[in-house]
Amino acid sequence: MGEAAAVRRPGGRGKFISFEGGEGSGKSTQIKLLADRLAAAKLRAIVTREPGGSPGAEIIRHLVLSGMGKLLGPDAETLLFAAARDDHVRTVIQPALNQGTWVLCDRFSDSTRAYQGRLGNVSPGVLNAMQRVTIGDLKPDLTIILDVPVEIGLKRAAARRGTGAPDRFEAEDIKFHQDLRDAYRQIAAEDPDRCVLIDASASPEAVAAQVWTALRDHLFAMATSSA
Ligand code: T5A
Repeated sequence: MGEAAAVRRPGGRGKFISFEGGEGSGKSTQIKLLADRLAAAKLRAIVTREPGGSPGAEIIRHLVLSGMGKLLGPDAETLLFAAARDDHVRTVIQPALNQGTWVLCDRFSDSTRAYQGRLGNVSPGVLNAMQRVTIGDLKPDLTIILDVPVEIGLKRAAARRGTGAPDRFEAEDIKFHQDLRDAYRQIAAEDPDRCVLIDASASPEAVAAQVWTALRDHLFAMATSSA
């Protein structure tokens, strides 16, 4: 039996995997590669993203990435991300997991911790209250944190954007992005059972191999040992 097939047990809850990291770290690229690999292993998985992922949350995504949320201040901007997450979890993530479908999510609650918490100085009290309301006890089974030097990430994001304008967060200064990288490294260090920090400066294929190793070590090993 293949590694992925070992966790394909009928009636079980799907696995929830989030991808995190700074701008241009390669999350979308890696999620696609992982989704293809899971599909080849005949595992049912959906790919989704935050902010967004459901019709209501996509409207809020448009608002925050346009910079409108910034005008309201860090607490109110956090409420917008929370409102989007609430809709996304209720209408997409939780139903999929309940049906045994795996969920691969491009950013989740660690983005709020890093961007609004560590960088926006939104207090832990506000963040915890929002988390209680939006996700309750739900947390990813595995979080892949893609770590790349800021200059490389921003260059990749700019190349992908082409002539378009940088969004609300891409437009922040270099110190913001360096602090962001530190914040993600700290999140990984604080929760090693859930988070795996991966050097994402290598080729997409080499990074994908590290992502697969993380799944094998954190998800497949767990499932086969408890089977
Ligand atoms: N946000 C989000 C918050 O502040 N709080 C929250 O709670 C949440 C949920 C979302 C923004 O919202 C903020 C954080 C974000 O700033 P977004 O448009 O979804 O914005 O942007 P990002 O999530 O930052 O994603 P990006 O699209 O910028 O980058 P990715 O997905 O990390 O990178 P990807 O895969 O698109 O790759 C970028 C380019 O690099 C190439 C790709 O081909 C692509 O052209 N590439 C590589 N090149 C060389 N080597 C590799 N290994 C490569 N991997 C990818």
